[in-house]
Amino acid sequence: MAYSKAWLNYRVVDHIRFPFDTLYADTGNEQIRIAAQELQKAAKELAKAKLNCISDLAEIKRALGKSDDVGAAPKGACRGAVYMEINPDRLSLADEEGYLIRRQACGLVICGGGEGGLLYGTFALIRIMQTDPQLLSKICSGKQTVEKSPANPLRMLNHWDNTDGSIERGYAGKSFFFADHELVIDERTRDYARLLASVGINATVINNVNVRGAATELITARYLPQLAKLAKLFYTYRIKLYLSLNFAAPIELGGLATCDPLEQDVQDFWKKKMDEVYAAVPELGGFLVKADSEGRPGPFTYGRDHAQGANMLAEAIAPHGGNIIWRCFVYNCRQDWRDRKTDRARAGYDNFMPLDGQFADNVILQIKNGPMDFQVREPVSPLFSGLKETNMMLEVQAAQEYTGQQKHLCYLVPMWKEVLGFRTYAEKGATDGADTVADIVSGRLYGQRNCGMAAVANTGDDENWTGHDMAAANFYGFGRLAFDTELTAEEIAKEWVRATYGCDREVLECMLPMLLSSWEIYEKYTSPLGIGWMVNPSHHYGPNVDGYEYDRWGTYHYSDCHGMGVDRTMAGTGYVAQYNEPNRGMYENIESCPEELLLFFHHVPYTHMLKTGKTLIQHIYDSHFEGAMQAQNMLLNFDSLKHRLPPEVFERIHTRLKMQADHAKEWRDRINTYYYRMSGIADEKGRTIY
Ligand code: GCV
Repeated sequence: MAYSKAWLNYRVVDHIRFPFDTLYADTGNEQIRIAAQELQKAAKELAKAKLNCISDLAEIKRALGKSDDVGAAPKGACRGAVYMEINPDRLSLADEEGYLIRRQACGLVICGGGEGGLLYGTFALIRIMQTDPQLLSKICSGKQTVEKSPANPLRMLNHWDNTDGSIERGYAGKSFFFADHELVIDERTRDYARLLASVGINATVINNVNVRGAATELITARYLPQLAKLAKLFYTYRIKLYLSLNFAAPIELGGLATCDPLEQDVQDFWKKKMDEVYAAVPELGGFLVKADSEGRPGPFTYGRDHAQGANMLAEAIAPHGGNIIWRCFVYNCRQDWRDRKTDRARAGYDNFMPLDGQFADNVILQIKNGPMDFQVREPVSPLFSGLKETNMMLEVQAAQEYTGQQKHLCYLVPMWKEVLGFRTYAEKGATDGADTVADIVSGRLYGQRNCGMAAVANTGDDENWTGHDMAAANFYGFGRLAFDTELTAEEIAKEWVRATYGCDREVLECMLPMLLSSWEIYEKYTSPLGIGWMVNPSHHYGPNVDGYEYDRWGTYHYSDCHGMGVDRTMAGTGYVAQYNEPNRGMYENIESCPEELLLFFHHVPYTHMLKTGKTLIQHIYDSHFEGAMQAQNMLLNFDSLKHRLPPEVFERIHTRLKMQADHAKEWRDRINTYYYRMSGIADEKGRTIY
């Protein structure tokens, strides 16, 4: 299927100055060759500049010299040259993945701390060419240098692709990794790897965490040769291939009667299996495991805990240098809705906190950003505040399962920024302000090296990769943010618009506010104030206030004729106790609880006065009317781009915005009507409620 190059779809930037005609790069090294090819392609397509590549190591060494030669032109140096170099000594921070771009007397130098750094430095220069001609000329003239190292060691995508080609929570077509239970490796696979490398993603899990049926066999001889090919291809772009694993494989593949992690037979099975897999796929990064969660097998069946389960796999994989990424999405999904004391939000902390310090060094706990499940607004998972002796990874969802399923525009980087910026008040080692989630998952606070960020991917085989063209901003944004958590949501959005659609001011002026307001708009017309859910069961699209109210999943709003919300204070489920002070007190007290999370933490009467001076019920009405109107306005504003975008792109986005505007009205009317009927309190502005 034909597909776009997304943000690597280079178009000529008119005012670009790229005064180079020669590229010195040691193309005998495969990764340097790839970086060189990328730069040549971008220079040609963006700046119409032909870069002749000379693979002359002696000349590179001579020109660059051993010392810093900024301002001192060596005799005979070519001023129109770009040099690619790997030299950690030139970087202020020794980091294989770090890079430095600067003008030296001999020409423009891209220096990587290692091969990864060189690749990222090359893509950074390309991005600057695409999006920031002024910065480019400053770099070229020696007025500015750029030096970066990634904030997070692991920057990973999790695909929930099934081997039959379907994608769990996929909103952009079918899988491009699998078809008919076979792996697919083609030109698109390479372009996927280029997209990842260009934003700094260095690991990817290609199959669904719900490993069922044929997928269990991915670690058998039938698949290993293709996996080896894929892992090699990915690794040329410095991406480590990971797989999701079935904890019950000893039973399903090994014919054992058990998968008890303390059984010798089970341990032997895994050791043998890891040896076999790594002999065939030496570049494999490791495995991602969903255990004892939503029906998946796990150590609980045998009375074992999650440290015992994870460590058993970790020991088997350790000789090969692999990691076990173990998800903390463990909760009771067979709850009785009548039981108001059991609180799903507590489960992650209750299950994993007692195990702090017990996990092996090559185990990383992967923790969803919130304690529930990727709702439009949740507090930050308290596990980040609690665990101190455990490797942690933050899991976010680029796939918009509960945020409009890539039919609605919802740019999620602002949400992820809030999560990263959340102060945990973790006691150990923190100097003031250095205990945010970003400090923890980057390893800065506790000195871990096995940690980082993961996103559930939002891609598929649709021609634009992400269904909604503008959902690609989440794909792009995740990579950029995971690499550089200091970037703002606005900077990332600007980059994405320019890289994707060129430096057209009108496009930027229209799309930037759309992206930046979209999360808030979506929240307003769906389920504001932290209440979440209210979607249709199973597929999770569309309003259904009671969709999950009398179900077993632990996801309730408890609305009655007096009020709504979940009491998670000490008098309620006690969930607030999982936070450190002062967060605990802030959430406990209805006056200090941030209003956007009011109904997550408190059961509140409809007549409760908010800080805005509105009652809760009036806020619900206003929020839904306002959100739906803003969705309609986005559609109207977007019309101004009719002649500025390729017609098919305009049409695709327009169709989705129209769908969103219509659907927002449905949300508005269903929610407002439900609460009018429930509370009996009329809208003070007298608008139509049914
Ligand atoms: C892959 C939610 C989704 C499931 C998903 C699960 C998870 O419950 O609805 O489809 O399963 O999260 O994160 O494992």
